[in-house]
Amino acid sequence: GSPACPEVEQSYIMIKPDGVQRGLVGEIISRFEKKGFSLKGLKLFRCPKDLAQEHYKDLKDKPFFPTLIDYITSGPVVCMVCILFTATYFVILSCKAWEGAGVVASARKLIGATNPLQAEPGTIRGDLAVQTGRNVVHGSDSPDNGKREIALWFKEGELCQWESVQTPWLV
Ligand code: RTP
Repeated sequence: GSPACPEVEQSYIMIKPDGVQRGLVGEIISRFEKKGFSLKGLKLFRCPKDLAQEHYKDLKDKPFFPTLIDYITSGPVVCMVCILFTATYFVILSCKAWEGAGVVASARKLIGATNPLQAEPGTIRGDLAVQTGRNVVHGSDSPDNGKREIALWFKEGELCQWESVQTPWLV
């Protein structure tokens, strides 16, 4: 596309080590797929300590920070990039962009409140978890953080550009 094309909103979603250990990977990915999000990146990954610290750097002064880093690095995580395929043609700009506005906020809704005991039934944490310190999944809290986190967790060449076969009015 041309440089004038709008940027695509993307969310960084991560199944935490407890989700992998408990065999919930398929179930959790399925929630995002069924909602209508599309995967642009996906990998199983053992997170080094410095990456976990960088990812959660806004929380570095919290008392639970060391425990959080131990938790995130305790086993493999599943890293995902989710987008919304909504084909929008910009005829004047003569480019086609994938408009993903809302994917970040919507993914947070699917995930539910940080404390799983307060998360609504129907959300991932509400249905699958009971402890804040073992809340199975992460989702970016803003489009800017989405961008930052995707750049942290994925290398260039690991993300896939593809088009949904669904007709636009179905998604
Ligand atoms: P996340 O970043 O993992 O998606 O979670 P979040 O936005 O819902 O919550 P946040 O406040 O950013 O906290 C990040 C993660 O730290 C752990 N935590 N433990 N022991 C505690 O009081 C406590 N508070 C937060 C959780 O794993 C939380 O998801």
